[in-house]
Amino acid sequence: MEFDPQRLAQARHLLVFTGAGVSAESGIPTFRDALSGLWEHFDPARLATPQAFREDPALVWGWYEWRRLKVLEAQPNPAHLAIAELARRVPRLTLVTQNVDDLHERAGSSEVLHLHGSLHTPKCFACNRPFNGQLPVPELPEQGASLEPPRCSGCNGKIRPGVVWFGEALPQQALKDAFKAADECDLLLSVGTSGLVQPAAQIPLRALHQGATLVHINPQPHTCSAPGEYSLVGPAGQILPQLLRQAFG
Ligand code: BV8
Ligand code: ZN
Repeated sequence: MEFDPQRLAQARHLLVFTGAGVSAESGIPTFRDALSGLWEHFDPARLATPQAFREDPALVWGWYEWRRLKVLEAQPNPAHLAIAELARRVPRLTLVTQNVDDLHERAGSSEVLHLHGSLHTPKCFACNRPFNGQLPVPELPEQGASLEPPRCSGCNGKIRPGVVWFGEALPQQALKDAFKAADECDLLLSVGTSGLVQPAAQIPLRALHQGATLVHINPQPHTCSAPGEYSLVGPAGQILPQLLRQAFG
C-alpha cells in the first residue's frame, strides 16, 4: 500500500524525526562513515565516549573540530529546507533530531529538539560550565589531526564538545518533549536514520503504537511491520520536496 501524500496535507500534528542521513546530501558524513583518514581505525562508538576523551582529549577534540569544520563549510540541503517549509504548511510541527549539526536551524527551522546535543555548544568537561570563549575556525589539515582542547575560564578544566556521548544521559527536557510529541502526533516522518541508537530510536515506535502513521524516508528500504507504517525509498533531498509538491501543490 502506497503512502498517500494527502495524509501530509491533512496532518494535525506532524513530528519530523531526523538522523545523520538528512545531512548526508550537505556533504556531512553519517556517523558510520565519519571515520575516514586519521580515524579510520577507530570505532565511532568508542571515540564518542567520555573514556576516549579522558584517555586522549586531543584526539577526540580534533575529531569533533574536524566535524564542526565540515558543518561550517556545509549548506542546508533541500531536505532541511523542505522540513522548514513544512512547519509553515501544517497546523503543528515538532522537529526532533539526533544530529549535532545546526543545518536545520540554518534552513529556517526553530525550536529544534536536539536529543544528542550539538557541536556548537562546547562546555567544560570538569565543571560543565558552557565555554564562554569564541572557538576559532579550526586550522586542521584535511584529514584532521589531534588538537589540544581549550581550557575553561572558570576552573581551567578541558573543554569538550556539547554532544551526548555513548553512556551519557540524554538532555531530560528534550527527551520529555520528544516523547510527548510522539504520543500526540498523528503523522511521523522518520528521515535518514538507521534507528540503532537508544533511547532516540523509541520515538518513531512510540508514535506508531499510539496510532500515528509512520513514514520512513531512506535510500535503504525499511521492512514495515504494521499497518500505518510506510517506507519511501530514496534520498531525503529528493523525496521530501516531492512529497511537499504532491501534498500542497
Ligand atoms: C544512554 C552524538 C544511559 C555524538 C550520538 C546495547 C543495546 C541497546 C542499547 C545499548 C547497548 N549498549 C549501549 C546502549 C546504549 C547506547 C546505544 O544505543 N548504543 C547503540 C550503538 C547500540 N545509547 C547510549 O549510550 C545513549 N545514552 O543510553 O545513557 C544512561 C541513562 C541515565 C544516566 C546515564 C546513562 C546515548 C546515545 C547518544 C550517542 N551519541 N551522537 C556524536 O555525534 O559524535 S549517536 C550518533 O549515532 C548519531 O547522533 C546518530 O543518532 C547515531 C547513528 O549514527 P548514523 O548511523 O550515522 O546515523 P543514522 O543512524 O542516522 O544512519 C544514517 C542513515 O541515513 C542510514 O540509515 C542511511 O541509510 C541513511 N541515509 C544516507 N543517506 C541518506 C540517508 N537517508 C536519507 N537521505 C539520504 N541522502
Ligand atoms: Zn570548568
